[in-house]
Formats: sequence, C-alpha cells, structure tokens
Amino acid sequence: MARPGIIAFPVILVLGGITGYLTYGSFTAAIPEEGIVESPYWKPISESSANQTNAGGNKTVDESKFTNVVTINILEGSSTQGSPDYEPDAATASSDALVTWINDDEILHTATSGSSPSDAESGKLFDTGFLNKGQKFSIAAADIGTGEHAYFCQVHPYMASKITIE
Ligand SMILES: [Cu+2]
Repeated sequence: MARPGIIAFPVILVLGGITGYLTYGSFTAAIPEEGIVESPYWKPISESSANQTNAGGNKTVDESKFTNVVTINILEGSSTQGSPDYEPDAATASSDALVTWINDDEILHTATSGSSPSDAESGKLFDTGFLNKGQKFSIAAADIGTGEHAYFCQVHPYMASKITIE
C-alpha cells in the first residue's frame, strides 16, 4: 500500500486550487462596474436637493435679479460672548431686497430665525445653515415676509439679532 501522503499531497493541491479559483471569482464579481448601481437603497438625487446651495436648504437665488442687496456681516470674534456679532445688528430691508449673511469669522456660525434654540418656530422663516469662514447665504426678503424677525446663531445662542422686512 502506498504511503497516504503520496495521494493526499496532490488532493490538497487540487482542493487548494479550486478554493483559490472560487474565492477569486466571488471577490472580483463583487467589484462594482462603473455607472452600475446595484443597491436597494439607491435613489437618484432629486431636483430640489441638487439645487440646494448649502445646509440651509434654500434653493439657489439668482442674485443678478436684485438691485437692492442688504448684506449682514457676521463679524470676526462673534463667538466671544458680548462681542459685536451681526452687523448691522438690527437690519432693515425692503421686501424687494435680497438679504445676504456673510461669515467673516474663523468659526462656524448660523443666522437662524427665531428667538432661541428652544423657540418652536426657530428656523421656519430662514436658516443659513452652518457657514464657514467666507461662506454666505442669501434669501429674498419677500420669502422671509414683512415684519420684525428675531434670529440667532445655533452654535452661539447668545448671538442674537433681528431683521425687519418693510
Ligand atoms: Cu455663532
């Protein structure tokens, strides 16, 4: 009778080869091809989200349509409590104006409608979302609506201001 190793050795080699071949096949089959989506969770990007300009969720505003632009700067050092924050601090805009907030600070800020984070109405009229340094957010004053509206920074709720749309 032959030594068992003489038969076992080629058998192990062949089994190893088959295992390697099947593993290779199943792994390369899992590499997705470009442009092909095979996922039950996939869905196309909707028109509305594609048009968003920032986390605020508002659609792109065509700034060229506005001759009257009210710019509110979020001043450098705004995050320090008691420092000047929004400039002008009490802004006024006519209803045909475009209202733009620009963050001139090094730190993230928002301009969010409402009196404080606990205000149930906060963010309903407008919300710039988180603005990094140099980023801006624009909204038509007509979309905010006439009246005096309080707003604040979600990151630093002591940053509070107001805007009046006439
Ligand atoms: Cu802030």
